[in-house]
Amino acid sequence: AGGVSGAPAPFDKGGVKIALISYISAGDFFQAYQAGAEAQAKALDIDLRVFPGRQDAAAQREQILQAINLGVSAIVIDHGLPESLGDVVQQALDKGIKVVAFDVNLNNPKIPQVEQSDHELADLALKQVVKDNGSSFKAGYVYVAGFAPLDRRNEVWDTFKKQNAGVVEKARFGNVSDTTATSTADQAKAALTANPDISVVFAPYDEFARGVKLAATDLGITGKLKIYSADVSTADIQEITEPGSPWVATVATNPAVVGAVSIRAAALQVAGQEVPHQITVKPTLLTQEGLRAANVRTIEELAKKVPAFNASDAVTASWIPEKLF
Ligand code: SR1
Repeated sequence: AGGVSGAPAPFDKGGVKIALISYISAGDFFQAYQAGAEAQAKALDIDLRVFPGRQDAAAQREQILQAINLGVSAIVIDHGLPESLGDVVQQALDKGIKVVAFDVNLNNPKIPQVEQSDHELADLALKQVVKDNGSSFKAGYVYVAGFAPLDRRNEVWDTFKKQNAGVVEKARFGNVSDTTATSTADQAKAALTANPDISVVFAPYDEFARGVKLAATDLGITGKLKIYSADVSTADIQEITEPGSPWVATVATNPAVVGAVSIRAAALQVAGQEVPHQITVKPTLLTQEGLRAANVRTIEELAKKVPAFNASDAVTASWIPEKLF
């Protein structure tokens, strides 16, 4: 470990141990988030210890205790169930370990919260829904309660329905697991078969949208359904832009940028520097029409055309190398 020239201690020497502890590892979003965290850690000569998520609250608690025993300087917690984390996170803070939370509400003034501006994300998606479909339609909605980003997006969906009496939610379903897309597809198939008048599905997580698209394809109804989502990946771009795809828009950040931001928030705290309590990476609306017109096929091509997909100015410092992608 050689450290970063011009960086404050302990980053001037390098090898600072930081843990990344995830609740979910499966799926494009979480893999890209981890890749971005690893790239930023490498640029700061951080010894990043990655603990894979298994959608298991007990395992995540255990991993936090393991990280404390490893003597890490900071822990980034990526998703999780707040009720099962409070006491172990407090143990870390009591030992002087810095903590950053991404998409899990730890409700502690000492813990900066990273999020993708989920209210704005859902709002942008639903504005596009109205632009394409008007404000009278039968909808399917994909939601699993208990995940902070999905709960925030759900608040916007609830308000949207109150403000648009012509929008009728005919079916609600969803599953978060290591097989989210295929399990959601099974549920979507049943919901769409029972409610053939559904013309719009709000699926604000790309694995949900992928599941609904699978169901629509199996049922042969891609021509009469429009799917609106959150998140983007190279695989998502291919699914959105392919001929006849019902997945017509998504609102997204580059998850790798969010991963990098999370590591910077941890590093700044370890260096004794100020970090805002709320750290937001703003999402961008991406429509099928816009992606096709710009001939964007990968997340890298998107990053070349949309600056927000390349980098974020959240929690930066002159000593933190920024060129990651
Ligand atoms: C189960 S929560 C899934 C969401 O977490 C991140 O915020 C991503 O945007 C994804 O939609």
